[in-house]
Amino acid sequence: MPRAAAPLLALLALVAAHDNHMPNEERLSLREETRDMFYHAYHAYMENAYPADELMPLSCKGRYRGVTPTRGDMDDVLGNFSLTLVDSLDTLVILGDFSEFEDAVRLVIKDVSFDRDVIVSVFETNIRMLGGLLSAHILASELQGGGQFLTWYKGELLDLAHDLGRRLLPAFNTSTGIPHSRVNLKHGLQGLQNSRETCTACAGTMILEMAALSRLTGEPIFEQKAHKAMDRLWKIRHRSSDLMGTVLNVHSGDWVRKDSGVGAGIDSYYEYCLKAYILLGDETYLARFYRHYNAVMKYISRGPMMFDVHMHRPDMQSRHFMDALLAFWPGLQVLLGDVKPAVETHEMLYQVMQRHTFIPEAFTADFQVHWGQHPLRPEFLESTYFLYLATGDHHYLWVARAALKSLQKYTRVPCGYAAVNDVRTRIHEDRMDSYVLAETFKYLYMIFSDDSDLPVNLQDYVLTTEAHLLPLSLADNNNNSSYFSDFDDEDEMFQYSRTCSNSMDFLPETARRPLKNMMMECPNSGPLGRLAAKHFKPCDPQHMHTLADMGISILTLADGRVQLLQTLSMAKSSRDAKDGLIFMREMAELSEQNALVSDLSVRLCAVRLGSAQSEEILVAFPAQFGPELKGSNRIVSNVVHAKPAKVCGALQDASIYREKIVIAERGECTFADKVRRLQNAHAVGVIIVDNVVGSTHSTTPLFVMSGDGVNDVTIPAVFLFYDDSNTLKAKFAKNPNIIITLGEAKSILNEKYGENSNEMHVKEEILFELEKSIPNNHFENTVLNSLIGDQFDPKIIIPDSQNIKVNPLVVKHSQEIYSLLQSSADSDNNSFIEKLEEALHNEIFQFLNMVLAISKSRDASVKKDSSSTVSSDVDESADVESDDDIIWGNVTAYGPSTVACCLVLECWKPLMISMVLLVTAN
Ligand code: DMJ
Repeated sequence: MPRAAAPLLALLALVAAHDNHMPNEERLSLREETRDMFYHAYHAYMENAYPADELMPLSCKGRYRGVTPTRGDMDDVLGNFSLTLVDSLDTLVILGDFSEFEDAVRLVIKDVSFDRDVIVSVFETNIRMLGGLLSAHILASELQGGGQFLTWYKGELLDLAHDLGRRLLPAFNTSTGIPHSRVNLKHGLQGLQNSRETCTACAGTMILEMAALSRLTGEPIFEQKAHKAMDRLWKIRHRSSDLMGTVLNVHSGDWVRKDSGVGAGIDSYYEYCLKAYILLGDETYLARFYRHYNAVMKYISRGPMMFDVHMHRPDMQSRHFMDALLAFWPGLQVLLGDVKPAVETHEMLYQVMQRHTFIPEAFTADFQVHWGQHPLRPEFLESTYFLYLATGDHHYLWVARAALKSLQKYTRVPCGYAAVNDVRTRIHEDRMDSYVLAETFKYLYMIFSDDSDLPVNLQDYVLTTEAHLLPLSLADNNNNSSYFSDFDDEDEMFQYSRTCSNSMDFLPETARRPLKNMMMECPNSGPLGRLAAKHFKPCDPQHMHTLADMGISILTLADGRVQLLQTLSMAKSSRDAKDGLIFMREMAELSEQNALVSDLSVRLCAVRLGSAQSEEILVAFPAQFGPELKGSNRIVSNVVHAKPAKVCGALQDASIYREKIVIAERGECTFADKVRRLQNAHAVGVIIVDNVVGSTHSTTPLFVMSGDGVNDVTIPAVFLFYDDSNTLKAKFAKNPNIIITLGEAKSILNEKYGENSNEMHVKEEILFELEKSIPNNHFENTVLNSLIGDQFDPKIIIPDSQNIKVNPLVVKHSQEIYSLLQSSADSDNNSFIEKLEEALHNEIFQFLNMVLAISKSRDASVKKDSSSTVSSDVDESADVESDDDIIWGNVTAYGPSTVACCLVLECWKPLMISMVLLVTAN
């Protein structure tokens, strides 16, 4: 019964003694600022985009499906049904703007129709459109009761919801009952019969809206279909781990992707297991949720962090980054009453936010950006809201304030709010998703509001995954109470239930305090777990302590090599000694791996234009997917430009790509998607050109195009930076029959220069880079100067870092490079080249190459360095693989200032590669 859920929702306003009090006036002014933010976005949409689905805030116009250039699968959220208005309706009620709500409802009734030949995402249409209509219908009916607003309303929104619900039903026509991911609103599954895969969240986030629709219309079919899908999902969980994968086959029920987390691909399935219990009162859902919850806390939760594991081998982590969507999890934990871990994970996320201003789409355990996009998502604010509600701790008001101010400062544009393309550059994207109005601003407003400020009593409602309001009273209308008939092991489930009573008896601050400054304390050390070799930073005093505890000492030898020595008897405890042994073994493995990747040029690609006589060679970068261009494996053909250039939708004139190398543009959909489309059009190779004007390989660290985990690409693809592609474009414009070769850089260069070509090429590139740096440029004047002796000041490169220590060896090498540059500046060109060649053959070159080879550019300095972009190994794919897979480029891929930055921050790491490992037991 939903009443049983009331204690979960009542959420105990824990009044704690806080020294972080936010004055009432400030809270109220933030509430009003949020209201203004909502209206700024809402009016921008209504005045410039409506009746389109979304506003494009930079172009200040509407995004229409089939009219605006497609972004690929992302556009499945659009159905030409005024998505943003429908999604915003109940936020107007929360803001107390009943008259605007009334006008908006009129507009929806007048303009919205679903009789359209358009393929939409079943999940998105359900949570945004169906949820939006149902919530608005319920609130409209409530308001009508007051006799002042919507007196004319006769349930038209429910009629629309019913019509939409019926159009979604064909999606459930699968042998498993698990819905297809897409459906045509007019023609059902016509043309979609071959579609097979869907994500767990997509299939498992239907039950709230579908049950509400059934209970409001009296037609049980919707709820039945959604229950059946949930039953089937439960049955295909891994029977021993109780975990779910992320992608499955709707016909067979087999898992396609078996990695298991709480973020992208799964998130709202877990959410709906718990909320189905809260809304519908059926304890089966609670029991299922507990089983999943225990599994998640056992296998996926790592202290405050959450990492995906393999569902069938849950002790094996499947990726080392977290995604922004998991930020909803602490909010769900609060609903369950498990507040302490919620405080901890939220604190971790807050630190990620503080570090990058926004939570990037994906970030690593050491809080580095893995995928920099930030599309103004609500999840972190959602959790902040629930934590504030549960604890009353004003800390959460301050967190929300910080988030609000960042949104204002970095995302507000004259025509709405624009998503951030990369939190490191804060460049905008022409995108304002409907959930910004449905969720982001709603949660912000609710955080800064007292219960008495809100026109509805939120404790009477469940908030759906899109923050739409469904009333708990729906449980009273249940026509389907005996639905669960084929459940096999319900009794057994209850024994796993946790007792979650930790919300009443602790202060959030006590859970947050040990996590303060996680990065300084290194999340992988101390109480949060063993220090892993790959996270070891010699410049971190905490890490040096941990090493000492494990009985490991570091000796620097006269020749600069570093020796690690473990003496077991010196370890603090037998546990530390054991951890130390593992650390030493990992360090040895790391060295081996680094040695393996040292021949990096193997992975660099080249694009050769024209014939061997009049050729030009461009440096290109590889893909993590598709066949590798290695040795004599080359693609030689004519070239053609793709239309549309980004290849995110159907290709125009599909016959022109046969047997051709196709030039496509980066952006709007994943690299792999583009290549697949061209592969289907019988292209033989793809060159993807960067979409950042001015980018070149010489000023940007190595780039590797990530895949999406599906190994079905059979043609090779290479990446060219924008400016590097100009030569190609110009030559092609001049001679449309030009022959292009895609191949391995080393092999193509060998052909040009002979056997030692790699070295030649490296030398040429370095000379070119260094020459460009002399004299009077940023590199010489700022970065290099900052490396020298007394003048060294890391703040020049990393303004907010106080803690960078420089290894004397780095300074020594930098000084050598610097003197070389200085002496060459006033000598003639020949002697300059001579000297550099000398240097390239000596230790400096070895050193540089070593630094660059193992440098993963995770350091903040590269981010701050305006002349180079941080290593950008991901594109629009939500599911990039571990950057451990990325092979790093040699010196040709780096600009000089990057070199300098690597020298500073990677200080000791390069030395580790040449270390001698000694393990002594006594
Ligand atoms: C929203 O549409 C919903 O919150 C959904 O569950 C996840 N994605 C977006 C917001 O990030």
